[in-house]
Amino acid sequence: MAISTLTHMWNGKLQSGTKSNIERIDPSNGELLTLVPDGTTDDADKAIDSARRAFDDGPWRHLSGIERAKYINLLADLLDRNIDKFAPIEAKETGKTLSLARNDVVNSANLFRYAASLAMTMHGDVHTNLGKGFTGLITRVPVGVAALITPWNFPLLLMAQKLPFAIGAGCTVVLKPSEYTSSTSSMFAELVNEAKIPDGVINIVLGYGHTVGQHLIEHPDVDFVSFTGSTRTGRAVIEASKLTLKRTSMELGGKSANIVFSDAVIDDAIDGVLFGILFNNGECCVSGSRLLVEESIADSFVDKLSERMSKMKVGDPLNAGVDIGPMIHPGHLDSVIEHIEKAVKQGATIATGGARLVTGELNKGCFMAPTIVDHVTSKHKIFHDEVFGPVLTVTRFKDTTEAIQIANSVKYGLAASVWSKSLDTTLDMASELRAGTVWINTTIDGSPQLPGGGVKESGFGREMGQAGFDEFTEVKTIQIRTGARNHFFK
Ligand code: TXE
Repeated sequence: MAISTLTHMWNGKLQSGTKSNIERIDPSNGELLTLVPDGTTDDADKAIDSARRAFDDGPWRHLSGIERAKYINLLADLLDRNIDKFAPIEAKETGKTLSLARNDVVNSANLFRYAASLAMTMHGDVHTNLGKGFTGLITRVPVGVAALITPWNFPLLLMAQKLPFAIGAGCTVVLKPSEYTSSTSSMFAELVNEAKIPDGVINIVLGYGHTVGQHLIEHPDVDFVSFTGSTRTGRAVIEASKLTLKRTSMELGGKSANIVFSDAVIDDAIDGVLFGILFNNGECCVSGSRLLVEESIADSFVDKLSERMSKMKVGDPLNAGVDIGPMIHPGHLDSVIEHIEKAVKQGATIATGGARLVTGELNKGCFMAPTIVDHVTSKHKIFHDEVFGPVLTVTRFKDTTEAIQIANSVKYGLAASVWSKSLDTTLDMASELRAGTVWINTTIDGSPQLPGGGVKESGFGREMGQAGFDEFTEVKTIQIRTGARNHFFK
């Protein structure tokens, strides 16, 4: 694959970097893949200024919802048409398999379409029951300039969970993708031009988080920050947003439980648990990284699971038949291994995997064996920490009460899955689990209509669904008195 040099975008034009480039190294083979402009605060200023002027003085927020929807639907069609261009690059840069990357493009286009439908139906509420001559309009207005900061695990998809909802509501945006995976966001700028989106509505600035990212959050001309990333960086974002009392939405880390009861359809549960931890190489905020399994079936369940997991094919994500690609970068691979080593030191056991894969070509990349760490309790550090790799921990429980207590005993609260044929069990669990999403007899599922987001240290605010759209709006109340004024001072 040829090395590409990326560009920012502001004022409706692709903009070259002014400083040096960040080198993105291919995680499958250690070769140079992409040159990403190391954006400066000056670059960020230009992108913010472009977005600000387009919001304040441009036509975008004054267009009808139907007109904004037309543009957004066009972007959706262009994404679909460019799947063969976007998917291999997304796969190479992130390490996800080509089939997953293709799904990400399709799902991104569908998010655009759904956001377009919400742009069309955006409306307020009228109160005509407030007494004679008094009418109240509760209107929804765009929040203004929105900074969209995205991580490296789903560059296109997470952009699509934010951007069309923001512009659908009438906002203008500055997108800052991760420095590890900026290609598809930068390529998206070409689609923005092809769709003839008015200048300045969509701006893209590339570079590091501590420079351009931080500047976007601190800047007084940015009204709202939609952030997806680690809980640690989320804290820094909230800290920086205090300066201008900026509203933020935070989609942060997770440690989701896959809870399997003895009355589950076992083959379905095994398949679901495998998918939950291996989807996107385990580098997913809603990964089912903790298996909680009922004691009576635990040993046989872990045996079957280990057998299936040990057969997974790890390799170059562009190769057919590969199930799991490389970890995002060598530092991350080291941290995944460190989590496992600490768990073993604390008395956990390895049911399968447990180490880096180094045979043949794999030696050149950041490849990790899919791993099951068994006999983990809440005393183990790995039970609590987000590993963000193909590493599943196993904890046994006696009954529903204990399953709820164990599931809720981490600081995160993004998602959980329950596997059981009993309606009573699944609904009781759903009501007691402290998580933004609960899946019943399914996992890492979804549709653009369904909001996602977290509780506790997994963050706040919602993406997708009507709730995700509303994040990019403010409520403005208009109060109207008609008829003779009843004077207060006589
Ligand atoms: O994320 P960061 P990283 C978790 C996962 C992973 C860990 C670290 O556990 O191992 O985070 O990944 C930008 N001001 N998740 O370091 O730092 C940064 O440039 C403004 C969970 O890549 O959170 C990137 O664009 N922005 C997660 C984005 O923030 C800043 C997905 C995310 O980077 C910034 C990815 C700053 N001070 C990792 N510092 C999920 N919830 O899905 C960095 N950034």
